[in-house]
Amino acid sequence: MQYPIFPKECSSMLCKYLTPEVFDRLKDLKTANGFTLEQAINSGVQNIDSGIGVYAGDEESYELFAPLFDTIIEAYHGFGKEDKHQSNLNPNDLNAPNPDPEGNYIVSTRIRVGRNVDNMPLGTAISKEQRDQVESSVVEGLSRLKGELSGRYYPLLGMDKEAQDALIKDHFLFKEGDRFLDTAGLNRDWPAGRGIYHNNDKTFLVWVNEEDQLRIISMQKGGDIKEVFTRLVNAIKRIETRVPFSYNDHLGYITSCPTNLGTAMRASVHIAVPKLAKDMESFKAITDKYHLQIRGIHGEHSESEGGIYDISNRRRLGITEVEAVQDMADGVTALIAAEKALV
Ligand code: ADP
Ligand code: DAR
Repeated sequence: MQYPIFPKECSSMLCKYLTPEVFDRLKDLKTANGFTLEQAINSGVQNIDSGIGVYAGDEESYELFAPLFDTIIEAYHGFGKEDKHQSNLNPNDLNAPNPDPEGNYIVSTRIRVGRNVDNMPLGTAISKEQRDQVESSVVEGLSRLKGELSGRYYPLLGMDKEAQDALIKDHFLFKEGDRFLDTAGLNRDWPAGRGIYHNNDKTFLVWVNEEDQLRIISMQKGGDIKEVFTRLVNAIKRIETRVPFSYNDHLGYITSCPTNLGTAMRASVHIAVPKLAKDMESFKAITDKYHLQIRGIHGEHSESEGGIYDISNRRRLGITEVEAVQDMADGVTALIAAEKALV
């Protein structure tokens, strides 16, 4: 493999931190699963508009390619190579009364975590047989869920196209053909081994074998953040009795993209702030202050529609799950106060 020549307009962390020295140290290394530096950086090499540009192939990638991954993790999360991640999934520690009890601003609340199966390669390096094995063991674990969490699994293979498009349009199912995931090797054998589990009300959902092997999701209309978080925590604790998650005390929950390490949690609201959106500088001053990220109404790489934005915590590693949700709740409260103050 030759040292990649990045065009000058490339601004990803890959372009910035894959120096010729780091490249020479890592270019001939392979993890036990045979995952190479070339595979880890291919998404960022093929997509010069990447923000990060790297994906891990397994937990070992974070150690073997540490000269690159540690620098990116430090730059994105402010988290050092000797730091220890802490988890706190206790909803009683969350101080988040509904910021919008009258329902004038918050359309819906969604909190998700990424999880990957312990002792398995990540989606970037997994074989079709292993991915199918992950699907069947996760689906078996989900089939034992009771009460509000009980539901049904819908494999993507053979799914009616109209039904699939409706689930995507209604924000329940992942999109297809993401070029960043494609070039990371995460879409291999698509749609085999992929699918969605959900309860009847679609307030509890699990994506299987998309960017991570599980995306465990709790969501509902309105701004009752604590109720959404409590449902998610209950689900996580039930599922982990059947499916072992990949975790270590340095990086927390192991994910394919380094931006999701630690809590692997994104807590978001779809919120209507049309007045504030007229002054994006003020809008972003508030989201920056509360460590928030702004996405469009159809998630990552999408645009806002009708003044509705997807607002979520940006920090995921080096803070607990409660602190990640608290970031979002406190920031959304500030956004609503700012929107109210505008005439
Ligand atoms: P992820 O949240 O898993 O990182 P995306 O940002 O692509 O992935 O969002 C996935 C889907 O979840 C998209 O359809 C997006 O519109 C939807 N979504 C995210 N947050 C909310 C929310 N608060 N309410 C309703 N749908 C949401
Ligand atoms: N497109 C990649 C991923 C960045 C974070 N989003 C994830 N993991 N879905 C990039 O480097 O921009």
